[in-house]
Amino acid sequence: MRTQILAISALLTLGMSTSALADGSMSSMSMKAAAATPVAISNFKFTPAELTVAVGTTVTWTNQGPAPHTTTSLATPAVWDSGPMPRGRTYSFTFKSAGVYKYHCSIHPSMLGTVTVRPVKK
Ligand SMILES: [Cu+2]
Repeated sequence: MRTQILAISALLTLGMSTSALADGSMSSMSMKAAAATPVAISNFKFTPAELTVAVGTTVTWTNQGPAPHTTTSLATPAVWDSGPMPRGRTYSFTFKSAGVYKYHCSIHPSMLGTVTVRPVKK
């Protein structure tokens, strides 16, 4: 899993330098798309539970509560699965395709969230 995160970071870095070369400077749009968006896990809830981001955005979940939780895509096969995260643990996933991604906590399946990923406007 760590290798996968490193590979995603490397790809992101490559993508950013390519676009910076292509148009001479990084636009505010590409800065925004590359920014990480936080989701807190606390009180057996994802906050915000519904999130809309641009393609290329990294979402970082942080477990702020005492109980272990996961962030697990509800797609089959799962698009991402953090595995159990103890308090203080973070998990990041970069959304590369537009779509509506529903997820839950696999330990507490009533904890639900949605990430809507919209295409980046050109
Ligand atoms: Cu949970």
